[in-house]
Amino acid sequence: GLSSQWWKKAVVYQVYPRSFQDSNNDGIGDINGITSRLEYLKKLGVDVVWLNPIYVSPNIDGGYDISDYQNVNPDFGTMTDLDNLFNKAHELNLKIMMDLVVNHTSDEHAWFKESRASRNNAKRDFYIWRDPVDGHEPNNWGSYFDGPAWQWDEQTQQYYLHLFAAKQPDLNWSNPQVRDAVYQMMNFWVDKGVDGFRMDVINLISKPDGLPDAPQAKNDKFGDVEAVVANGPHVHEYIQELHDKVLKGHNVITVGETPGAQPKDAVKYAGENTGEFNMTFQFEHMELDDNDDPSLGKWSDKKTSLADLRTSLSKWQTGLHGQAWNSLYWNNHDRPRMVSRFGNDSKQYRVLSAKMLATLLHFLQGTPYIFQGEEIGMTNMPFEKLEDYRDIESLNAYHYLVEKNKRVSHATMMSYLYNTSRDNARTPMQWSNEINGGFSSHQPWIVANPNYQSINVKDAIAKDNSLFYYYQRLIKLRHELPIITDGDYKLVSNNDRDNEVYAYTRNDAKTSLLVICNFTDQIVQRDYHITADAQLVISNYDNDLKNELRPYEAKVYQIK
Ligand code: TEU
Ligand code: CA
Repeated sequence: GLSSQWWKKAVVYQVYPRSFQDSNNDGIGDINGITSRLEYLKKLGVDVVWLNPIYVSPNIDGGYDISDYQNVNPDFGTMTDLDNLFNKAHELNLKIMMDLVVNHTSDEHAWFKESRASRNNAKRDFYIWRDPVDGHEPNNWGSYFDGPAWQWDEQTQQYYLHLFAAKQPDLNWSNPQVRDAVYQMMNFWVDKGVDGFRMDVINLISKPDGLPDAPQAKNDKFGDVEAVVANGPHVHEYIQELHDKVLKGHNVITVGETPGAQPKDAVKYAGENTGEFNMTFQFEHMELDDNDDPSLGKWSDKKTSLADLRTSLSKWQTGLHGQAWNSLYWNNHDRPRMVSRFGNDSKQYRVLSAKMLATLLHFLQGTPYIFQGEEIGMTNMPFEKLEDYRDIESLNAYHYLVEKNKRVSHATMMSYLYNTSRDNARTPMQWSNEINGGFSSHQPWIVANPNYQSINVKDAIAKDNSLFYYYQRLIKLRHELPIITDGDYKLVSNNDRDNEVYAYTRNDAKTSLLVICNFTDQIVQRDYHITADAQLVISNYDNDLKNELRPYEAKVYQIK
Protein backbone atom coordinates (compact mmCIF):
# COMPACT_ATOMS: atom_id res chain seq x y z
CA GLY A 1 0.00 0.00 0.00
CA LEU A 2 1.02 3.62 -0.45
CA SER A 3 1.18 4.52 3.26
CA SER A 4 4.25 2.36 3.91
CA GLN A 5 5.56 3.75 0.64
CA TRP A 6 4.99 7.36 1.68
CA TRP A 7 8.27 8.29 0.01
CA LYS A 8 6.69 7.72 -3.40
CA LYS A 9 4.59 10.84 -2.87
CA ALA A 10 7.33 12.82 -1.18
CA VAL A 11 9.50 15.70 -2.36
CA VAL A 12 13.03 15.92 -0.95
CA TYR A 13 15.00 19.12 -0.38
CA GLN A 14 18.79 18.81 -0.31
CA VAL A 15 20.76 20.99 2.11
CA TYR A 16 24.52 21.45 1.76
CA PRO A 17 25.16 22.42 5.40
CA ARG A 18 28.40 24.30 4.84
CA SER A 19 26.62 26.71 2.49
CA PHE A 20 23.06 26.98 3.76
CA GLN A 21 22.95 29.35 6.73
CA ASP A 22 25.65 30.47 9.15
CA SER A 23 24.17 31.03 12.64
CA ASN A 24 27.31 32.12 14.55
CA ASN A 25 29.07 34.26 11.94
CA ASP A 26 32.22 32.26 11.37
CA GLY A 27 31.59 32.04 7.61
CA ILE A 28 30.53 28.37 7.75
CA GLY A 29 26.95 27.20 7.51
CA ASP A 30 25.85 25.09 10.47
CA ILE A 31 23.16 22.96 12.06
CA ASN A 32 21.51 25.77 14.02
CA GLY A 33 21.40 27.71 10.77
CA ILE A 34 19.48 24.87 9.15
CA THR A 35 17.10 24.66 12.13
CA SER A 36 16.39 28.37 11.79
CA ARG A 37 15.29 27.81 8.18
CA LEU A 38 12.97 24.82 8.68
CA GLU A 39 9.92 27.08 8.57
CA TYR A 40 11.04 28.26 5.15
CA LEU A 41 11.25 24.65 3.90
CA LYS A 42 7.84 23.96 5.40
CA LYS A 43 6.46 26.94 3.49
CA LEU A 44 7.91 25.54 0.28
CA GLY A 45 6.04 22.34 1.12
CA VAL A 46 8.73 19.65 0.93
CA ASP A 47 8.45 16.45 2.98
CA VAL A 48 12.05 15.39 3.56
CA VAL A 49 15.33 17.23 4.12
CA TRP A 50 18.51 15.46 3.00
CA LEU A 51 21.63 16.72 4.76
CA ASN A 52 25.01 16.31 3.08
CA PRO A 53 27.53 14.80 5.56
CA ILE A 54 27.68 16.51 8.96
CA TYR A 55 30.07 14.03 10.66
CA VAL A 56 33.56 14.69 12.02
CA SER A 57 35.84 15.06 9.02
CA PRO A 58 39.12 16.68 7.96
CA ASN A 59 36.95 18.06 5.15
CA ILE A 60 39.20 17.47 2.15
CA ASP A 61 36.11 16.43 0.12
CA GLY A 62 33.19 18.37 1.57
CA GLY A 63 32.81 15.95 4.48
CA TYR A 64 32.79 12.82 2.28
CA ASP A 65 35.95 11.88 4.18
CA ILE A 66 34.55 10.84 7.56
CA SER A 67 36.85 10.35 10.54
CA ASP A 68 34.09 9.70 13.11
CA TYR A 69 30.64 8.53 12.04
CA GLN A 70 29.03 8.99 15.43
CA ASN A 71 29.86 12.58 16.18
CA VAL A 72 29.13 15.95 14.62
CA ASN A 73 31.78 18.07 12.89
CA PRO A 74 32.45 20.96 15.33
CA ASP A 75 32.29 23.36 12.33
CA PHE A 76 28.58 22.52 12.21
CA GLY A 77 27.80 22.43 15.94
CA THR A 78 27.17 19.67 18.48
CA MET A 79 25.12 16.49 18.84
CA THR A 80 22.73 18.52 20.98
CA ASP A 81 22.23 20.92 18.07
CA LEU A 82 21.53 17.96 15.80
CA ASP A 83 19.02 16.44 18.24
CA ASN A 84 17.36 19.82 18.37
CA LEU A 85 17.22 19.93 14.54
CA PHE A 86 15.61 16.46 14.46
CA ASN A 87 13.05 17.48 17.09
CA LYS A 88 12.11 20.75 15.39
CA ALA A 89 11.87 19.02 12.04
CA HIS A 90 9.62 16.31 13.44
CA GLU A 91 7.41 18.91 15.12
CA LEU A 92 6.92 20.42 11.67
CA ASN A 93 6.30 16.98 10.16
CA LEU A 94 9.53 17.16 8.15
CA LYS A 95 11.71 14.09 7.86
CA ILE A 96 15.50 14.09 7.95
CA MET A 97 17.64 11.99 5.64
CA MET A 98 21.34 11.63 6.44
CA ASP A 99 24.14 11.16 3.94
CA LEU A 100 26.17 8.05 4.65
CA VAL A 101 29.58 7.40 3.14
CA VAL A 102 30.65 3.79 3.66
CA ASN A 103 32.59 2.94 0.51
CA HIS A 104 35.52 4.73 2.17
CA THR A 105 36.47 6.59 5.32
CA SER A 106 38.95 9.35 5.99
CA ASP A 107 42.55 8.22 6.50
CA GLU A 108 42.14 9.94 9.88
CA HIS A 109 39.44 7.48 10.96
CA ALA A 110 40.55 5.30 13.92
CA TRP A 111 40.03 2.16 11.80
CA PHE A 112 42.52 3.33 9.20
CA LYS A 113 45.04 4.57 11.76
CA GLU A 114 45.10 1.04 13.14
CA SER A 115 45.04 -0.58 9.74
CA ARG A 116 48.13 1.29 8.57
CA ALA A 117 50.00 0.79 11.87
CA SER A 118 51.34 -2.64 10.92
CA ARG A 119 50.72 -5.55 8.58
CA ASN A 120 49.42 -7.73 11.40
CA ASN A 121 47.16 -5.19 13.06
CA ALA A 122 43.67 -6.57 13.77
CA LYS A 123 42.23 -3.88 11.49
CA ARG A 124 44.69 -4.42 8.60
CA ASP A 125 41.96 -6.11 6.51
CA PHE A 126 39.47 -3.32 7.09
CA TYR A 127 41.00 -1.69 3.99
CA ILE A 128 42.40 -2.96 0.70
CA TRP A 129 46.18 -3.42 0.83
CA ARG A 130 48.32 -4.87 -1.96
CA ASP A 131 51.97 -5.53 -2.69
CA PRO A 132 53.57 -3.72 -5.60
CA VAL A 133 53.67 -5.54 -8.94
CA ASP A 134 57.01 -5.13 -10.79
CA GLY A 135 57.82 -2.21 -8.54
CA HIS A 136 54.65 -0.22 -9.26
CA GLU A 137 50.90 -0.05 -8.54
CA PRO A 138 49.04 -3.40 -8.56
CA ASN A 139 46.83 -2.33 -11.50
CA ASN A 140 46.05 0.62 -13.80
CA TRP A 141 43.10 2.05 -11.86
CA GLY A 142 42.76 5.84 -11.81
CA SER A 143 41.11 7.72 -8.97
CA TYR A 144 37.92 9.77 -9.55
CA PHE A 145 39.93 12.77 -8.45
CA ASP A 146 42.84 12.15 -10.87
CA GLY A 147 46.12 10.34 -10.41
CA PRO A 148 46.39 6.65 -9.50
CA ALA A 149 43.84 4.93 -7.24
CA TRP A 150 46.71 3.48 -5.18
CA GLN A 151 48.73 5.18 -2.47
CA TRP A 152 52.12 3.83 -1.37
CA ASP A 153 52.56 3.44 2.38
CA GLU A 154 56.21 3.74 3.42
CA GLN A 155 55.84 2.23 6.84
CA THR A 156 54.29 -1.09 5.85
CA GLN A 157 55.59 -1.18 2.26
CA GLN A 158 52.23 -1.80 0.56
CA TYR A 159 49.73 0.19 -1.48
CA TYR A 160 46.19 0.91 -0.31
CA LEU A 161 43.23 1.47 -2.62
CA HIS A 162 41.39 4.80 -2.80
CA LEU A 163 38.80 5.29 -5.56
CA PHE A 164 38.57 8.96 -4.53
CA ALA A 165 41.30 11.07 -2.86
CA ALA A 166 44.34 9.48 -1.21
CA LYS A 167 42.84 10.67 2.09
CA GLN A 168 39.74 8.52 1.37
CA PRO A 169 40.88 4.86 1.65
CA ASP A 170 38.30 2.29 0.48
CA LEU A 171 36.81 -0.04 3.08
CA ASN A 172 37.14 -3.77 2.43
CA TRP A 173 33.51 -4.92 2.26
CA SER A 174 34.52 -8.53 1.72
CA ASN A 175 35.55 -8.51 5.40
CA PRO A 176 32.46 -9.40 7.53
CA GLN A 177 33.87 -7.35 10.44
CA VAL A 178 33.74 -4.23 8.28
CA ARG A 179 30.15 -4.91 7.36
CA ASP A 180 29.16 -5.49 11.00
CA ALA A 181 30.88 -2.28 12.07
CA VAL A 182 28.97 -0.35 9.40
CA TYR A 183 25.60 -1.87 10.38
CA GLN A 184 26.23 -1.13 14.06
CA MET A 185 27.01 2.47 13.24
CA MET A 186 23.89 2.81 11.06
CA ASN A 187 21.74 1.36 13.84
CA PHE A 188 23.04 4.08 16.14
CA TRP A 189 21.50 6.62 13.76
CA VAL A 190 18.28 4.67 13.28
CA ASP A 191 17.89 4.53 17.07
CA LYS A 192 18.43 8.27 17.19
CA GLY A 193 15.41 8.72 14.96
CA VAL A 194 16.77 9.58 11.52
CA ASP A 195 14.19 9.04 8.83
CA GLY A 196 16.41 7.97 5.99
CA PHE A 197 19.80 7.46 4.41
CA ARG A 198 21.38 8.57 1.15
CA MET A 199 24.07 5.94 0.52
CA ASP A 200 27.11 7.46 -1.17
CA VAL A 201 28.55 5.53 -4.18
CA ILE A 202 27.04 2.38 -2.70
CA ASN A 203 27.36 0.40 -5.94
CA LEU A 204 31.17 0.64 -5.76
CA ILE A 205 31.58 -1.36 -2.53
CA SER A 206 32.19 -4.80 -4.06
CA LYS A 207 35.50 -4.84 -5.91
CA PRO A 208 35.95 -7.41 -8.71
CA ASP A 209 37.91 -10.56 -7.84
CA GLY A 210 41.59 -10.25 -8.65
CA LEU A 211 41.31 -6.46 -9.19
CA PRO A 212 41.81 -6.66 -12.98
CA ASP A 213 43.00 -3.70 -15.08
CA ALA A 214 40.31 -1.29 -16.27
CA PRO A 215 39.73 -0.14 -19.86
CA GLN A 216 41.97 2.80 -20.63
CA ALA A 217 41.12 5.67 -23.01
CA LYS A 218 43.68 6.63 -25.63
CA ASN A 219 44.92 9.84 -24.00
CA ASP A 220 44.53 8.67 -20.45
CA LYS A 221 47.28 7.74 -18.03
CA PHE A 222 44.93 5.47 -16.04
CA GLY A 223 42.10 3.02 -16.50
CA ASP A 224 38.44 3.92 -15.98
CA VAL A 225 37.80 2.40 -12.58
CA GLU A 226 34.01 2.77 -12.69
CA ALA A 227 33.85 0.41 -15.67
CA VAL A 228 35.23 -2.49 -13.59
CA VAL A 229 34.15 -1.61 -10.05
CA ALA A 230 30.52 -0.46 -10.43
CA ASN A 231 27.91 -3.15 -9.64
CA GLY A 232 30.54 -5.65 -8.51
CA PRO A 233 30.10 -9.38 -7.83
CA HIS A 234 28.76 -9.27 -4.24
CA VAL A 235 27.11 -5.87 -4.16
CA HIS A 236 23.52 -7.12 -3.95
CA GLU A 237 24.42 -9.69 -1.30
CA TYR A 238 25.94 -6.90 0.85
CA ILE A 239 23.04 -4.50 0.36
CA GLN A 240 20.48 -7.20 1.19
CA GLU A 241 22.44 -7.98 4.33
CA LEU A 242 22.49 -4.26 5.22
CA HIS A 243 18.75 -4.19 4.66
CA ASP A 244 18.24 -7.16 6.99
CA LYS A 245 20.54 -5.87 9.71
CA VAL A 246 19.57 -2.19 9.65
CA LEU A 247 16.65 -1.12 7.50
CA LYS A 248 14.11 -3.92 7.83
CA GLY A 249 11.12 -3.01 9.98
CA HIS A 250 11.98 0.69 10.04
CA ASN A 251 9.99 3.21 8.09
CA VAL A 252 13.03 4.94 6.62
CA ILE A 253 13.61 6.35 3.15
CA THR A 254 16.72 5.10 1.35
CA VAL A 255 18.38 6.19 -1.84
CA GLY A 256 21.47 4.54 -3.22
CA GLU A 257 23.83 6.69 -5.24
CA THR A 258 24.80 4.47 -8.16
CA PRO A 259 27.18 5.92 -10.77
CA GLY A 260 27.36 3.80 -13.90
CA ALA A 261 24.12 1.93 -13.16
CA GLN A 262 21.66 1.15 -15.94
CA PRO A 263 17.91 0.40 -15.53
CA LYS A 264 18.69 -3.33 -15.36
CA ASP A 265 20.81 -2.61 -12.26
CA ALA A 266 18.32 -0.17 -10.74
CA VAL A 267 15.54 -2.76 -10.80
CA LYS A 268 17.68 -4.69 -8.31
CA TYR A 269 18.97 -1.80 -6.16
CA ALA A 270 15.53 -0.21 -6.00
CA GLY A 271 13.27 -3.09 -6.95
CA GLU A 272 9.76 -3.32 -5.51
CA ASN A 273 10.59 -6.66 -3.85
CA THR A 274 14.38 -7.01 -3.86
CA GLY A 275 14.93 -5.98 -0.22
CA GLU A 276 17.50 -3.30 -1.02
CA PHE A 277 16.83 0.47 -1.30
CA ASN A 278 13.76 2.53 -2.17
CA MET A 279 15.35 4.29 -5.13
CA THR A 280 18.63 5.14 -6.81
CA PHE A 281 20.38 8.21 -8.11
CA GLN A 282 21.33 7.39 -11.68
CA PHE A 283 23.87 9.50 -13.57
CA GLU A 284 23.06 9.08 -17.25
CA HIS A 285 21.40 12.44 -17.87
CA MET A 286 24.29 14.12 -16.01
CA GLU A 287 26.87 12.73 -18.42
CA LEU A 288 25.36 13.43 -21.84
CA ASP A 289 27.52 16.53 -22.20
CA ASP A 290 30.80 14.81 -21.28
CA ASN A 291 33.77 15.71 -23.43
CA ASP A 292 34.05 13.96 -26.81
CA ASP A 293 37.52 12.96 -25.64
CA PRO A 294 36.65 10.32 -23.01
CA SER A 295 39.90 10.91 -21.14
CA LEU A 296 38.59 14.41 -20.25
CA GLY A 297 35.30 13.04 -18.89
CA LYS A 298 33.13 15.74 -17.33
CA TRP A 299 35.56 18.56 -18.23
CA SER A 300 33.70 19.92 -21.17
CA ASP A 301 31.86 22.91 -22.59
CA LYS A 302 29.39 20.91 -24.63
CA LYS A 303 25.65 21.49 -24.32
CA THR A 304 23.39 18.50 -23.68
CA SER A 305 21.24 17.86 -26.74
CA LEU A 306 17.53 17.80 -25.97
CA ALA A 307 17.11 14.69 -28.11
CA ASP A 308 19.67 12.80 -26.01
CA LEU A 309 18.15 14.06 -22.77
CA ARG A 310 14.66 12.98 -23.82
CA THR A 311 15.87 9.55 -24.91
CA SER A 312 17.67 9.03 -21.63
CA LEU A 313 14.91 10.22 -19.28
CA SER A 314 12.35 8.21 -21.26
CA LYS A 315 14.46 5.08 -20.98
CA TRP A 316 14.54 5.41 -17.17
CA GLN A 317 10.84 6.25 -16.93
CA THR A 318 9.72 3.19 -18.87
CA GLY A 319 12.53 0.91 -17.69
CA LEU A 320 11.62 1.26 -14.02
CA HIS A 321 7.82 1.62 -14.27
CA GLY A 322 6.09 -0.97 -12.10
CA GLN A 323 9.39 -2.58 -11.12
CA ALA A 324 11.52 -0.05 -9.30
CA TRP A 325 11.49 3.61 -8.32
CA ASN A 326 13.29 6.59 -9.86
CA SER A 327 14.65 9.60 -8.09
CA LEU A 328 14.43 12.78 -10.15
CA TYR A 329 17.00 15.55 -10.09
CA TRP A 330 18.46 18.30 -12.26
CA ASN A 331 21.33 19.22 -9.96
CA ASN A 332 22.95 18.54 -6.60
CA HIS A 333 26.16 19.44 -4.73
CA ASP A 334 28.25 17.69 -7.43
CA ARG A 335 26.70 19.37 -10.47
CA PRO A 336 26.40 22.77 -12.05
CA ARG A 337 23.21 24.76 -11.58
CA MET A 338 20.18 23.50 -13.50
CA VAL A 339 19.20 26.83 -15.04
CA SER A 340 22.71 27.56 -16.32
CA ARG A 341 23.14 24.06 -17.68
CA PHE A 342 19.81 23.04 -19.23
CA GLY A 343 17.94 26.36 -19.29
CA ASN A 344 18.95 29.96 -19.89
CA ASP A 345 20.34 32.06 -17.06
CA SER A 346 20.06 35.42 -18.85
CA LYS A 347 18.03 38.11 -17.09
CA GLN A 348 15.24 37.73 -19.61
CA TYR A 349 14.76 33.96 -19.47
CA ARG A 350 16.17 32.77 -16.14
CA VAL A 351 12.89 32.43 -14.27
CA LEU A 352 10.87 31.26 -17.26
CA SER A 353 13.34 28.55 -18.21
CA ALA A 354 13.75 27.42 -14.60
CA LYS A 355 9.97 27.04 -14.34
CA MET A 356 10.01 25.04 -17.56
CA LEU A 357 12.67 22.66 -16.22
CA ALA A 358 10.85 22.31 -12.91
CA THR A 359 7.64 21.44 -14.76
CA LEU A 360 9.33 18.77 -16.83
CA LEU A 361 10.91 17.10 -13.80
CA HIS A 362 8.03 17.34 -11.33
CA PHE A 363 5.51 15.57 -13.56
CA LEU A 364 7.77 12.56 -14.10
CA GLN A 365 7.36 9.34 -12.13
CA GLY A 366 9.74 9.13 -9.17
CA THR A 367 10.71 11.14 -6.12
CA PRO A 368 11.85 14.68 -6.98
CA TYR A 369 14.87 16.24 -5.27
CA ILE A 370 15.28 20.03 -5.05
CA PHE A 371 18.82 21.25 -4.41
CA GLN A 372 19.10 24.33 -2.18
CA GLY A 373 18.72 27.52 -4.19
CA GLU A 374 17.17 25.74 -7.17
CA GLU A 375 13.79 27.03 -5.99
CA ILE A 376 14.96 30.62 -6.46
CA GLY A 377 16.87 29.94 -9.68
CA MET A 378 20.44 30.28 -8.42
CA THR A 379 22.96 30.19 -11.27
CA ASN A 380 26.50 29.03 -11.96
CA MET A 381 29.21 31.09 -10.35
CA PRO A 382 31.68 33.16 -12.38
CA PHE A 383 34.70 32.59 -10.09
CA GLU A 384 37.36 35.08 -11.17
CA LYS A 385 40.40 32.98 -10.43
CA LEU A 386 41.46 29.44 -9.73
CA GLU A 387 42.23 30.32 -6.10
CA ASP A 388 38.54 31.00 -5.50
CA TYR A 389 37.67 27.33 -6.11
CA ARG A 390 37.57 25.02 -3.10
CA ASP A 391 36.57 21.69 -4.61
CA ILE A 392 39.25 18.98 -4.63
CA GLU A 393 37.95 17.48 -7.87
CA SER A 394 38.23 20.83 -9.70
CA LEU A 395 41.63 21.74 -8.25
CA ASN A 396 43.12 18.30 -8.92
CA ALA A 397 41.82 18.28 -12.47
CA TYR A 398 43.37 21.70 -13.09
CA HIS A 399 46.65 20.51 -11.63
CA TYR A 400 46.81 17.34 -13.76
CA LEU A 401 45.38 18.62 -17.02
CA VAL A 402 46.94 22.10 -17.14
CA GLU A 403 50.10 22.01 -15.03
CA LYS A 404 51.33 18.43 -14.96
CA ASN A 405 50.29 16.86 -18.26
CA LYS A 406 49.85 20.14 -20.18
CA ARG A 407 46.88 18.78 -22.11
CA VAL A 408 44.46 21.68 -21.62
CA SER A 409 45.20 25.41 -21.64
CA HIS A 410 44.47 27.61 -18.62
CA ALA A 411 41.70 29.47 -20.45
CA THR A 412 40.00 26.30 -21.67
CA MET A 413 40.15 24.71 -18.24
CA MET A 414 38.67 27.84 -16.63
CA SER A 415 35.76 27.59 -19.04
CA TYR A 416 35.33 23.86 -18.29
CA LEU A 417 35.30 24.70 -14.58
CA TYR A 418 32.74 27.42 -15.11
CA ASN A 419 30.52 24.90 -16.89
CA THR A 420 30.91 21.84 -14.72
CA SER A 421 32.73 22.50 -11.44
CA ARG A 422 31.03 21.22 -8.31
CA ASP A 423 31.64 24.60 -6.71
CA ASN A 424 28.89 26.09 -8.89
CA ALA A 425 26.49 24.36 -6.50
CA ARG A 426 28.36 25.16 -3.32
CA THR A 427 28.28 28.97 -3.13
CA PRO A 428 26.26 30.33 -0.19
CA MET A 429 22.49 30.16 -0.26
CA GLN A 430 21.10 33.55 -1.26
CA TRP A 431 18.60 34.64 1.37
CA SER A 432 18.50 38.40 0.83
CA ASN A 433 20.32 41.32 -0.79
CA GLU A 434 22.36 41.93 2.35
CA ILE A 435 26.09 41.22 2.53
CA ASN A 436 26.98 37.67 1.31
CA GLY A 437 23.33 37.18 0.47
CA GLY A 438 22.36 37.05 4.14
CA PHE A 439 24.29 33.79 4.55
CA SER A 440 26.83 35.27 6.95
CA SER A 441 28.24 38.69 7.74
CA HIS A 442 31.69 37.05 8.03
CA GLN A 443 33.72 36.25 4.90
CA PRO A 444 32.18 32.90 3.75
CA TRP A 445 34.37 29.81 3.26
CA ILE A 446 33.62 30.14 -0.47
CA VAL A 447 32.75 33.36 -2.31
CA ALA A 448 29.07 34.23 -2.60
CA ASN A 449 27.68 34.70 -6.09
CA PRO A 450 27.43 38.50 -6.51
CA ASN A 451 24.04 38.08 -8.16
CA TYR A 452 22.49 37.68 -4.69
CA GLN A 453 21.61 41.37 -5.12
CA SER A 454 18.83 40.35 -7.51
CA ILE A 455 18.42 36.59 -6.94
CA ASN A 456 17.41 35.84 -3.36
CA VAL A 457 14.74 34.30 -1.17
CA LYS A 458 13.46 37.62 0.17
CA ASP A 459 12.60 38.83 -3.33
CA ALA A 460 11.14 35.49 -4.35
CA ILE A 461 8.82 35.42 -1.35
CA ALA A 462 7.64 38.94 -2.11
CA LYS A 463 6.57 38.19 -5.69
CA ASP A 464 3.41 36.18 -6.41
CA ASN A 465 4.69 34.84 -9.71
CA SER A 466 8.16 33.88 -8.47
CA LEU A 467 9.88 30.57 -9.07
CA PHE A 468 9.51 29.82 -5.35
CA TYR A 469 5.71 29.84 -5.54
CA TYR A 470 5.82 27.84 -8.76
CA TYR A 471 7.73 25.08 -6.94
CA GLN A 472 5.23 25.32 -4.10
CA ARG A 473 2.43 24.65 -6.59
CA LEU A 474 4.29 21.74 -8.21
CA ILE A 475 4.82 20.10 -4.81
CA LYS A 476 1.17 20.60 -3.90
CA LEU A 477 0.03 19.08 -7.20
CA ARG A 478 2.14 15.97 -6.52
CA HIS A 479 0.53 15.62 -3.11
CA GLU A 480 -2.95 16.03 -4.58
CA LEU A 481 -2.95 14.17 -7.90
CA PRO A 482 -2.25 10.42 -7.56
CA ILE A 483 -1.63 10.17 -11.29
CA ILE A 484 1.69 12.02 -10.83
CA THR A 485 2.84 9.23 -8.51
CA ASP A 486 1.24 6.24 -10.21
CA GLY A 487 0.43 6.98 -13.84
CA ASP A 488 2.47 5.48 -16.65
CA TYR A 489 4.72 7.56 -18.89
CA LYS A 490 4.49 7.93 -22.64
CA LEU A 491 6.71 10.04 -24.80
CA VAL A 492 4.80 12.25 -27.24
CA SER A 493 6.87 12.87 -30.26
CA ASN A 494 6.45 13.55 -33.91
CA ASN A 495 10.16 13.46 -34.46
CA ASP A 496 12.95 11.71 -32.57
CA ARG A 497 15.44 14.43 -33.30
CA ASP A 498 13.20 17.27 -32.13
CA ASN A 499 15.71 19.52 -30.41
CA GLU A 500 13.13 22.11 -29.41
CA VAL A 501 10.24 20.55 -27.56
CA TYR A 502 9.90 17.73 -25.02
CA ALA A 503 6.34 16.47 -24.52
CA TYR A 504 5.04 13.46 -22.65
CA THR A 505 1.88 12.11 -21.07
CA ARG A 506 1.15 10.44 -17.75
CA ASN A 507 -1.83 8.09 -17.83
CA ASP A 508 -4.06 6.12 -15.51
CA ALA A 509 -7.38 4.35 -16.10
CA LYS A 510 -9.41 7.56 -15.80
CA THR A 511 -7.35 10.44 -17.06
CA SER A 512 -4.16 11.75 -18.67
CA LEU A 513 -1.76 14.58 -18.12
CA LEU A 514 -0.07 16.14 -21.16
CA VAL A 515 3.20 17.94 -20.36
CA ILE A 516 4.70 20.24 -23.01
CA CYS A 517 8.05 22.03 -22.64
CA ASN A 518 9.75 24.38 -25.09
CA PHE A 519 13.51 24.23 -24.53
CA THR A 520 14.32 27.16 -26.85
CA ASP A 521 14.24 30.95 -26.70
CA GLN A 522 12.14 30.93 -29.89
CA ILE A 523 8.44 30.69 -30.68
CA VAL A 524 7.74 27.24 -32.08
CA GLN A 525 4.56 25.65 -33.41
CA ARG A 526 3.45 22.19 -32.35
CA ASP A 527 0.04 20.61 -32.68
CA TYR A 528 -0.74 18.13 -29.91
CA HIS A 529 -4.44 17.91 -30.85
CA ILE A 530 -5.50 19.50 -27.59
CA THR A 531 -9.23 18.97 -27.19
CA ALA A 532 -11.67 21.61 -25.95
CA ASP A 533 -12.26 19.82 -22.64
CA ALA A 534 -8.55 19.79 -21.78
CA GLN A 535 -7.89 21.76 -18.60
CA LEU A 536 -4.72 23.67 -17.99
CA VAL A 537 -3.21 22.46 -14.69
CA ILE A 538 -0.17 24.73 -14.60
CA SER A 539 1.81 26.92 -16.97
CA ASN A 540 4.65 29.43 -16.78
CA TYR A 541 2.76 31.96 -18.96
CA ASP A 542 -0.45 33.83 -18.02
CA ASN A 543 -2.44 32.76 -21.05
CA ASP A 544 -2.59 29.82 -23.42
CA LEU A 545 -2.02 30.10 -27.17
CA LYS A 546 -2.65 26.37 -27.77
CA ASN A 547 -0.37 25.37 -30.65
CA GLU A 548 2.04 28.25 -30.35
CA LEU A 549 4.77 27.77 -27.76
CA ARG A 550 6.59 30.88 -26.59
CA PRO A 551 10.23 30.90 -25.39
CA TYR A 552 10.69 28.29 -22.62
CA GLU A 553 6.94 27.86 -22.35
CA ALA A 554 5.83 24.92 -20.21
CA LYS A 555 2.25 23.78 -19.73
CA VAL A 556 0.39 20.80 -18.42
CA TYR A 557 -3.16 19.81 -19.39
CA GLN A 558 -5.42 17.33 -17.74
CA ILE A 559 -7.49 15.37 -20.25
CA LYS A 560 -10.43 13.26 -19.06
O1 TEU B 1 29.93 11.34 -5.67
C1 TEU B 1 30.04 10.20 -6.48
C2 TEU B 1 30.78 10.34 -7.72
O2 TEU B 1 30.82 9.39 -8.51
C3 TEU B 1 31.52 11.60 -7.98
O3 TEU B 1 32.81 11.31 -8.36
C4 TEU B 1 30.86 12.35 -9.05
O4 TEU B 1 30.95 11.64 -10.25
C5 TEU B 1 31.53 13.65 -9.20
O5 TEU B 1 31.40 14.34 -7.98
C6 TEU B 1 30.88 14.46 -10.28
O6 TEU B 1 31.62 15.60 -10.46
C7 TEU B 1 29.77 11.14 -4.32
C8 TEU B 1 29.50 12.44 -3.61
O7 TEU B 1 28.27 12.94 -4.04
C9 TEU B 1 30.65 13.38 -3.87
O8 TEU B 1 30.41 14.66 -3.35
C10 TEU B 1 31.88 12.77 -3.24
O9 TEU B 1 33.01 13.55 -3.57
C11 TEU B 1 32.11 11.35 -3.74
O10 TEU B 1 30.93 10.55 -3.74
C12 TEU B 1 33.11 10.64 -2.85
O11 TEU B 1 32.54 10.37 -1.60
CA1 CA C 1 28.81 28.81 11.53
